[in-house]
Amino acid sequence: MTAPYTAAALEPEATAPLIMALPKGRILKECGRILARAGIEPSPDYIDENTRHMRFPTNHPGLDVIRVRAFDVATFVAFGAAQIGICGSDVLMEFDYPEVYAPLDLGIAKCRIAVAEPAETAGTDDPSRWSRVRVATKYPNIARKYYASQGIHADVVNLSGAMELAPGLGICRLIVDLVDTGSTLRANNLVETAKIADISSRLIVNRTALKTQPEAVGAWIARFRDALTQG
Ligand code: PRT
Ligand code: MG
Repeated sequence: MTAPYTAAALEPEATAPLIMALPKGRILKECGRILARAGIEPSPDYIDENTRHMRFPTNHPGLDVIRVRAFDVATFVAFGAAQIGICGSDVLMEFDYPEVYAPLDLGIAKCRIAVAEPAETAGTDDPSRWSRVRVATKYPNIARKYYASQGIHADVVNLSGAMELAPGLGICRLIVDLVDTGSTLRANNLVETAKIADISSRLIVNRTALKTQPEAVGAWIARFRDALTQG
């Protein structure tokens, strides 16, 4: 393996460790293999869902990891609290932080963001004739942008979970949410009527950190790039 970085760049002397923000939940489980291939071993309690700790040292003195909600990873990186992170592209699309650069698609936690509505109303009228629509979602910006591109005003009902219940209970016509197998939609008598985008997790970095600490941040990007080519 030819590595375009030096071991020294990963272990900067006499500077604070870099912080990598990692999401709890399903991405945490899926990113274990990539972290291992990148040579990152967080302290054992990192995978303990019951620990109260949020910041963990790793086998690299120059790198600590923090464990945060999937929806918050991009925010920690955008504000420079963490220099690197792993984050769903759904979250990147929603926040669209100019300070966040996403150099690598890690190809994990794949799904799609889609529109779904009750089977009874799906296909009963033509969305191109709508002027507004009420949508329940935890992605208000993605939903508004998607409908605005079709000349439709989206009235968004903000929910952070269980949006599949919302149309049946009469608070919206449809939902915008992540779909993987489609079984959650089916279980709630909803059908997918449009795909907005394919989603996967990305390596992200803070642009300022990449400029001010190019060796250290660049070395981690290179490590992850190598990790992806290891089959
Ligand atoms: O726990 P917290 O409230 O912080 O957030 P969370 O539960 O949304 O986080 P978590 O751990 O689920 O991780 C969310 C991230 O995982 C997203 O930002 C995506 O990048 C990624 N991801 C990939 C998914 C899915 N696939 C997925 N299927 N996140 C959520 N889902 C949910 C979806 O919202 C729906 O409820 O799974 C259900 C649909 O799955 P199917 O298989 O039934 O279609
Ligand atoms: Mg969760």
